[in-house]
Amino acid sequence: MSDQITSSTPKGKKVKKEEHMVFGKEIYLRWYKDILLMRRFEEKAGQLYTQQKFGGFCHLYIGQEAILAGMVTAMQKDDRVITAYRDHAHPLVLGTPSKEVMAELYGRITGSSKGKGGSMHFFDKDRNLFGGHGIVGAQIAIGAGIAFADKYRGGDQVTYCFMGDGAVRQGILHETFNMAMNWKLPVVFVIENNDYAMGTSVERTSNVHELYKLGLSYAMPAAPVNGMSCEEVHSAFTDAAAHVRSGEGPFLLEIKTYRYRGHSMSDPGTYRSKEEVEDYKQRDPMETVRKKLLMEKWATEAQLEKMDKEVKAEVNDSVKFAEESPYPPLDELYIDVYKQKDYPFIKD
Ligand SMILES: Cc1ncc(C[n+]2csc(CCOP(=O)(O)OP(=O)(O)O)c2C)c(N)n1
Ligand SMILES: [Mg+2]
Repeated sequence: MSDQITSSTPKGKKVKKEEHMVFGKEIYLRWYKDILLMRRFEEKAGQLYTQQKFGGFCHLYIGQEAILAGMVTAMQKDDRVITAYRDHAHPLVLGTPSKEVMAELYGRITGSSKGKGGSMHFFDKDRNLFGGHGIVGAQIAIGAGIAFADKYRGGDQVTYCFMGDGAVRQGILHETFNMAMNWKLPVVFVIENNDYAMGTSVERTSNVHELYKLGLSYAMPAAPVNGMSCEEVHSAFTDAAAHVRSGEGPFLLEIKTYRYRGHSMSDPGTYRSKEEVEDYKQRDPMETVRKKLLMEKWATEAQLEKMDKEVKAEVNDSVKFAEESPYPPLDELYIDVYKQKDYPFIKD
C-alpha cells in the first residue's frame, strides 16, 4: 500500500491496510491492455466527433485511465459502478463489447442502451454499470441508494461511486455522506480530482483543496491517491473495499488525476498552460506501465506493438459495426421509458 494512504477517522481509529502489495507480469499486462483500449477507443471517438459522425456531447477520459485500470483489477465481479458523464471508459473496462459502446455513441439500436443514451449515459445491467449521469453530483445520492439496496438485501457488493472535483461542491454530497455514514452503507466514494470543473480550478471554488478531507466531517475514513499510478490506485481500491465489506461503512478516495484533453470537445483550454499539460504527460500511466513491462522483460517492444495493432483493429471494427447498424425504429420510442399509471399529476 502506498505511503500516501494515511487515513484515519477523526476519532483517530486507523484503517486497516494491506502492506507492500507486490504486482507481477499478469497484472501489468492487464493494465496495459485496458489502458490501450480506453485510450485508442477515445482517440478514435474524438476524431469521429470532430468529423460530425455522431452528435451530442463528448467528454474524453484520456489521461485518467489508470483509475479505472487499477479499480477493475481490485474489484469483485458483482461490485457496482456509477459515474458522471465522462463515462466511455467505464463500460470498456468492465467488459461491455467495444462495438456496443461505439454504436451507443452513434445512437444506433445495437448500442449498449439501444442508442437511447449516447455519450453521457452508458449503462450495462449485466456488468453492474449504473450510468452515466449528466447532472453534476446526481449520481452521488443514487450510488448511496444502490449501496442501500445491496445492504437491505444482505449482499456483500461494494458500490464505487465516482464524481469529479466540481461535483463535490454540490449540496447533495453532504446529505449523502451523512446518511451513508449513519447507515454504514457499502459504498466507496471516489473523487476523480482532475483539477478542473470545466474551466474552473479547484483552488477557485473553495478554501478546501484537499478534497479527501470532506469526508472527515462525517467521520468517513478518507485517503488521497496518486491517480497516475495503477499500483497505487489498485492498492487504494483494495483497502477501501475491504473496509467497506467488513461492514464499517463508506470510504472516500480522492484520486489526483489529469485530463489531457479539454472538458468537452469544444473547450479552447485557455484556463491552463501547455506546460501544465506536458508535466502530467510525463507521468502518463500508459508509458509507466509500458516501461515496467519492458524493464522486467515481461514483454518485448514487438509484443506491445502487436497488442496496440490488435486494439486499433478492434476499435476500427467497432466503428464499422456502428456505422452499419440502424437507428432505433420509431416503435422503440416509448419502450424502456418509466411510467406510473396512477401518477397523480397527469391530466388527460
Ligand atoms: C447540476 C449541474 N450544474 C452544472 C452543470 C454543467 N456542468 C457540466 S460538467 C460541469 C463541470 C463538472 O466538473 P467535475 O465534477 O470536476 O468533472 P470533470 O468534468 O472534471 O470530469 C458543469 C458545471 C451540470 N451538468 N449539472
Ligand atoms: Mg474535474
